[in-house]
Amino acid sequence: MSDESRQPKASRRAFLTGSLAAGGALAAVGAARAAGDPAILELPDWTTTLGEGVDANPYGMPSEYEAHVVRRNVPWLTADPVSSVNFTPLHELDGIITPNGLCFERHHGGVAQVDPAQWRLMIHGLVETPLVFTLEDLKRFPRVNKVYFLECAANSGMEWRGAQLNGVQFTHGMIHNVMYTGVPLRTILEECGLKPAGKWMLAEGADAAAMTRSIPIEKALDDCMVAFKMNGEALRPEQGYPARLVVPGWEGNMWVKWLRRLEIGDKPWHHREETSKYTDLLPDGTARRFTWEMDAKSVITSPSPQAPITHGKGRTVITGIAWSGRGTIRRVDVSLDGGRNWLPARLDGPSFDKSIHRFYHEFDWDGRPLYLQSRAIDSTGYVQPTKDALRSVRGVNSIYHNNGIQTWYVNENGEAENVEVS
Ligand SMILES: Nc1nc2c(c(=O)[nH]1)N[C@H]1C(S)=C(S)[C@@H](COP(=O)(O)O)O[C@H]1N2
Ligand SMILES: [Mo]
Repeated sequence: MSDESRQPKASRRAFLTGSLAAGGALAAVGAARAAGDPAILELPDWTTTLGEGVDANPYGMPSEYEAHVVRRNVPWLTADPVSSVNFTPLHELDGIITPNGLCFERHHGGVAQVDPAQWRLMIHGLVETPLVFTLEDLKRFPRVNKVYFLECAANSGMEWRGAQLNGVQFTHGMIHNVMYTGVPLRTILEECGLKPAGKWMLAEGADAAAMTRSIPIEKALDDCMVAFKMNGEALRPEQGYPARLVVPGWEGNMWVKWLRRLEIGDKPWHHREETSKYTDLLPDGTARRFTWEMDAKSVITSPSPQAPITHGKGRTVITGIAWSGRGTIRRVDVSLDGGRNWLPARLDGPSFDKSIHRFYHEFDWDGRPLYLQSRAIDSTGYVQPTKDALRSVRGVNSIYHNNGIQTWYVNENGEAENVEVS
């Protein structure tokens, strides 16, 4: 950048002309619509009549033309919607923040509708002073604001044995990334005074599932939060209103919603969600347990099966997301040929610890079929594995922690399909 700006004016202009000529596809796209375009010449209703006044929607809603941008579920996946999941429409989003109304939902006993006046957070067990907090009490502690991804450990779980669901919303949509406002868990635990024997914490939800998980005390004191706001407004009921546990970088199941109780103990509780569920059955019959951290992962969100290329060949934008439970994303590579050749993608937007990162790759598509892949490298140097590499270590019995490289096949018409390249 500085090299270019230091050039004399004349050669700088030559450079710009040269680069415009090289971007011929873009110039042609713009010129084709200039003459006799009815979208310009015929005045539409929105120009010839007054629109609705303020307050038409006291709580704003997206444009009616965006009505297809919604969470969706896969009805055959679960027997009943109260213990089910729906998926974030990743193919329609950009940047790094998930809008509140589009954050995927995962409930084991439906959405608890908690009255904030009746909400209590009880802390007991191996503490000097057991305490009960109201929401007002919670809001009197110093707050922090942090952007974190939440990924269900079962995200991409249907893809272990091969390509199955035809859309990034369904293969990777059990993730959201919002800014939380809340109180560091450390502050709350210090208020109660931890006893030295306190090595584990049990978090329990107030929903009909009363979901419980054991969390090591080091993590509880490190970066966990009790959050009451997401993206500036109150948590949505689906996300645990009025308060949820935030467990950065760790599997979504531990992020207990409608949080009501924290118990300090000297060992883990071995509850359902850490024994029969959220464990990974290996080929030799043993189960990986307490696989809390979410490994680095990435996926191209567009083009993808729900977001085909509709403009034909020429200038094309590939975009996607990458994240790691162990830190930030250092680099993302993109392949157009199923992993034979890799190009570094362009990361754009803020790079926060344990948050989604956005990447782009702009190129001139010649109209030939593509095998699109992305590969994340995180701040620890860990490289996202291929699905085959992952299966060689973990087998195919597991549902959880599939962070293998995703492939989209794009045909000459720009239509995309979920495939696997071995
Ligand atoms: N109380 C309670 N907390 C819960 C759950 C639940 O069913 N009940 N589901 C867990 C699971 S499995 C996941 S993946 C995340 C989903 O969070 P979300 O609904 O905000 O996406 O919440 C976790 N916390
Ligand atoms: Mo989950």
